[in-house]
Amino acid sequence: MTFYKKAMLAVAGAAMLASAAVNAETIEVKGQGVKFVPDVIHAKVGDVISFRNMATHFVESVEGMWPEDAPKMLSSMGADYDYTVEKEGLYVFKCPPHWGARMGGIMVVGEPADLSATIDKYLQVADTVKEAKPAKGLLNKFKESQK
Ligand SMILES: [Cu+2]
Repeated sequence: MTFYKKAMLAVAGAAMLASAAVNAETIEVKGQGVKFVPDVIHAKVGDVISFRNMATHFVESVEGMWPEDAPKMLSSMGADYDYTVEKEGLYVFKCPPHWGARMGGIMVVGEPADLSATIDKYLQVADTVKEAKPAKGLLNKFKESQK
């Protein structure tokens, strides 16, 4: 690749990042009782998910229900937390102290081409991994909403 082409690609890349930042939204998710509200989030790359009202709660990625290479979520107990979305895909997060009460949420970023296959893959994980089991209700509810 010539230097000129490389330079043009760099300029185009910077412009894309800038436009993504301009359109980026902040989506607030609140801890309410033992639920996240909303518990299904539609976001796009560049958006910031703001967890608020997190007294007695924190948030963590569910193992096996996270897009490859996407940064994991992990906040501190009782603290506000902002997560910047970097990758398209389907995400499931939990509040570890209330995961037994199914306090968790689903995030869809962009329009993943393989969404229904990914839902089924995550349901498989929920059936086989004990720690992931509470995600089953959320995933089934989300699957129904896709029809
Ligand atoms: Cu909680």
